[in-house]
Amino acid sequence: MKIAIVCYPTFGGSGVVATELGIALSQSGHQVHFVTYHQPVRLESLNDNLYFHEVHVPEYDLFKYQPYELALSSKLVDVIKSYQIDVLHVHYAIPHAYAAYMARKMLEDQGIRIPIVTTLHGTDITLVGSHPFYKSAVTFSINHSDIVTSVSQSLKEDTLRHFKIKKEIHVIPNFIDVSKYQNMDMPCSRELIAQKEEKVITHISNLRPLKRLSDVIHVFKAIADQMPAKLMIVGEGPEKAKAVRLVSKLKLDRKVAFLGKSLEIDKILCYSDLFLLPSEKESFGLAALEAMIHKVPVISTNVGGLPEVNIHGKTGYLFPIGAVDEMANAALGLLQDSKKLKAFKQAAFDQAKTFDLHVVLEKYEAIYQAAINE
Ligand code: GMT
Repeated sequence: MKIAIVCYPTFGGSGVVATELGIALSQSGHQVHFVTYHQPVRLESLNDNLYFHEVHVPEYDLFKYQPYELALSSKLVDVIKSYQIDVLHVHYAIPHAYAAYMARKMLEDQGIRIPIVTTLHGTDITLVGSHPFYKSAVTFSINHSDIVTSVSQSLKEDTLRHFKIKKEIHVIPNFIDVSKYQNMDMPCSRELIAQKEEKVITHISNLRPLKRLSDVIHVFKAIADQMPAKLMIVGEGPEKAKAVRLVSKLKLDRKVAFLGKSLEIDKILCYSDLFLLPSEKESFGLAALEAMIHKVPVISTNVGGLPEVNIHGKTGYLFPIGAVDEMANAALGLLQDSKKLKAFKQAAFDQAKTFDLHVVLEKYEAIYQAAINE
């Protein structure tokens, strides 16, 4: 099949999922075309089956807001015609599903039919999409996609609650390429980051308010008060400056490292003992899954799709939003009991394996075929 994928090319989960999916599809023999404003961060090399088409939005003084979806829909028309694309897969409803619909209408005018698959990722529904300013356009775009998928059951239910959706929503969870992690027992360069006796706690996100970074730091403080430990905070975002100040106020400067945006997630997770994800919202929690495949148990909130990924008392623990003391106690209970920690690490790994890319890949292939046949 010839598949065009539209996504945000950044470190965000939806972009990561779209990119990894596109790469895997190309490796299975499909021709994949990414159409976005920047080469996706995890798309390192291109080949005969893997293309990147940049959407360029010329700056013009008259416009207060540059019309990205106009440029995107025009680019989609060009790519779909030039490469005879069979199916268009858009990740994140805003504005991608809307631009896809416009591209479809323009192509229809030229006697070309392009099926649209829209994948909902979370914030496009729970935060941004349900805002009255966007709601009509998002509802319309979802209802005019040929097939709609969501990354968790919880997100499906949220979407049905927030919008008047006439289409069936297929749940296809986020995934991990398990084959990449078969040699997991390879040595990590842990000594570069921590002393032998120190436990390494990690948090990875885009450091936005909903990730509750101050909860991460307070949970860590309670751990570090009881045992030698280091905290790795990976990512960049609006809450970083506040977090740096809090770390300083709590006199944790020598124990907390802010590692910024990183393409070395695997190396960091390889030497981590525990992952913290105390988010206020999380439709799936791809970062938790990435931790689990590295045998890192997760302490998270019990919101959104997190209970579909992290199993309480088995792969980690789940608590209500803001339950810092409970999270800290559970973390200490795990980190201070090496037998329990080992069992949780194994269970986290086993659970992560159930989200194998190859299972999910087949589901997307079937969805594409169904969209083409509609
Ligand atoms: O979590 C974010 O802030 C980024 C956001 C995105 O759109 O990339 O992540 C959403 O999509 C991810 C991939 O499907 C999910 O794993 C995240 O849980 C989801 N984030 C939220 O729902 C807050």
